[in-house]
Amino acid sequence: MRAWPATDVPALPGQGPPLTLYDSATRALAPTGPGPEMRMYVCGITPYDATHIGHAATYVTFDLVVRVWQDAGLDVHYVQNVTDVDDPLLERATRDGQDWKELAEQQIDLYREDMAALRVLPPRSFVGAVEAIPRIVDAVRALQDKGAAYDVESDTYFAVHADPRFGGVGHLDEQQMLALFAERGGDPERVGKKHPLDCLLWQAVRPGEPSWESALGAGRPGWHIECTAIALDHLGNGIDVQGGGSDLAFPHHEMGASEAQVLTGEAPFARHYVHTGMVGLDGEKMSKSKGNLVFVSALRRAGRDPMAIRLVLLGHHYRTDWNWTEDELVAAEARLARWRTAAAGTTGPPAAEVLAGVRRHLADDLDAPGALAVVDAWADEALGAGGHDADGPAVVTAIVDALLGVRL
Ligand code: 5CA
Ligand code: ZN
Repeated sequence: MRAWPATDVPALPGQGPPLTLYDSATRALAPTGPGPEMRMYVCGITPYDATHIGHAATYVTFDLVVRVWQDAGLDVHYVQNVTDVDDPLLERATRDGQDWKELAEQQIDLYREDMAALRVLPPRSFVGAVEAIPRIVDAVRALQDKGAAYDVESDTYFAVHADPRFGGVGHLDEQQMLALFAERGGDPERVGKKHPLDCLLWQAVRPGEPSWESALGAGRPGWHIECTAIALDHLGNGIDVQGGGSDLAFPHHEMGASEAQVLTGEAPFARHYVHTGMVGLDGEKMSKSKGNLVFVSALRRAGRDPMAIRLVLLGHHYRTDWNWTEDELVAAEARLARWRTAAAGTTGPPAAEVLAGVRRHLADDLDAPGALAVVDAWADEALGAGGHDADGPAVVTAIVDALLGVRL
């Protein structure tokens, strides 16, 4: 499907260093690359509620990955899905008496607008589950051919232990896995499964639900295989980064990795599994099911500057959980105003140290708070009438735009 328009990325002098990222599977920091092409798959939205701040924090994080890689001279192939058919979407449409396709379309449009407003660069391929159904069916059939899938009544399941590396993404014990699987869309209790953790690949048509005719019978795809099939189709196996929020580490990324590893016979599916912390409101994870959401679109309608919203997100290291507060947005608005005043000066301190500092912090596991502090120091000095470099303000403006995605 159509993504959203790309914003310009100003050219910067020289080239940034290689990006080091934390990998959940090895539980260690490791350099990404060397390239020249970097392949990244990030799990996209289930479009039944407009972009909330937690989503925005996750997509701004992976936008930094794209920007840092591009700055290091790499070519980036970024793929993101949209789960445009799944239980939560259908349940919400039924609750509100709305057509599920219409609900999905409206929410995807809103998401596109929010991403463009936040200056998040679009993925090269933006792929809906519905449009990927033929590829998903092919993947399920290939798993059947490998003896890694079986039927329970008319539904098809993946035998997770067909992958000897199953468990290697989340590092959880069986009890933890069972609890999270039940909490996050799995069905450990279903009678007839060979193992309680085996996950649904294809769900046979249910009365009143959408379905697609296929070699597997009429039905619709399971969630994990959606991402596996789209990623393998667009990027192949052994991708550089599999990304998403920490709520996806298990079961979603665990199942997806095992499916891909069985399908291709090669491991690992991803060289880095990168997980963002959860954003909450009043100490609770922001989620559609809890209804404690702050929407990017609502903030925009209230006249809040998307660049200030982006600065709030960048002010937290991506791996920490944090809470959204109005006070932080007010502080970010003040920071943005200070940077804008400093950048509007005819002269200022030279930009070279800012460029080196921002690059160094971002390359170090996306230390965005550290990068913001570098720009703060430059702005403080400029506003204190320090520095007489005629290029300083323009180059800092370009650095902040290209590397942090903040337009001054
Ligand atoms: N469609 C699936 C992924 S294939 C899905 O999880 N959709 S979602 O709409 O629930 O979430 C979209 C993305 O935002 C996921 O990467 C998810 O991990 C992330 N996310 C969801 N809630 C939060 C939150 N409170 N804080 C940070 N990230 C979040
Ligand atoms: Zn996914």
